[in-house]
Amino acid sequence: MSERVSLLRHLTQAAQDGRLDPALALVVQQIGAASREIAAALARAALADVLGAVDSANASGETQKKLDVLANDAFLHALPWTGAVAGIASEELDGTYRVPGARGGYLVLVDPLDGSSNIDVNVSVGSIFSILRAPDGAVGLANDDFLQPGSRQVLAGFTAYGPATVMVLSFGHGVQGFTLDPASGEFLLTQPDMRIPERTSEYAINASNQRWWQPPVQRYVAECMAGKDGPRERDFNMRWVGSMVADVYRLLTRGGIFMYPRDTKDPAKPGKLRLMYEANPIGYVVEQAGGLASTGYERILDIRPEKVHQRVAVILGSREEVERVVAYHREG
Ligand code: P6P
Repeated sequence: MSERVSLLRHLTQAAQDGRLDPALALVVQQIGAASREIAAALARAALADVLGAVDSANASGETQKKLDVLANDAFLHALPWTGAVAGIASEELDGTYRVPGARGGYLVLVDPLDGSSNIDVNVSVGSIFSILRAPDGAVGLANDDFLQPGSRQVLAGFTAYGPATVMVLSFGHGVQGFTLDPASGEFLLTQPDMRIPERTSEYAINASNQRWWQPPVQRYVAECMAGKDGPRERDFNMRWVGSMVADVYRLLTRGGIFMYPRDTKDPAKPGKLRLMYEANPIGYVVEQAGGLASTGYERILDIRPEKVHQRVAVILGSREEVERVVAYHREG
């Protein structure tokens, strides 16, 4: 077998070809370093007494797991000394973190450990990352500098900690998947051009929320469940991991639609998932792989953010199915 392309070689070649700022190559390498540290901690969680919760809450009042804190620390240690990062926003931080004395040109937004409720039951989790440009001369960096629409992302991706640790990455030239080689510690290119099949017969949604869904989602899911005897004239399958990164990696690999729609369970909430460090980076990757990412009413990447931790409805994946759900929202 010919030598596999390492993450470093892929990034360096992109930088040499003018497709990537060399400074971002170093940032991605450091995201890889943080991912390696988190993967190692997850693998030894029960042995190293890092399961369970700490007696603190994150910005949204959610109980933090020990590994949430460890993962957040891993990113806060890995990124500042790249010389390219002016500030960091994280699901685990109330405000935003300004890198001391930084003149870096980029802002990094992370969900350090998404799906952490799955850790104690040994189910896949992930880290999600989004990179925006910092305003020129970002000395007096303000929270509002992070509030840019997802269409302004210059790079986004996630690391899925599953049976294998895989980093999925895009910087505007398609989507690439890299698998961590535990022996060498290198991320090696294993999926060079990930494309989401436009057609799918697999949907992902937390069906226990069915009684709170809005009519367009009620209609779409009911039609999928009706199968070949219903209007879709084919049977569907359902998956729900409870970890967005795992569900999204699956649909990137074999197609699918993932939905965490707005519901009436808590009418004040526009959705459960976070715009800036979940929906935007995942939406960017999904679009780069030929899929769509919508709230049902608008393209996720067009949303003009108002708060770093704001929530949003998420409907994304295979083009044909997302288009159908959006059409149902338009019909009301
Ligand atoms: P529920 C994990 O907490 C998360 O943010 C996503 O990764 C996941 O898809 C979703 O929430 C699961 O939510 O309500 O099914 O537990």
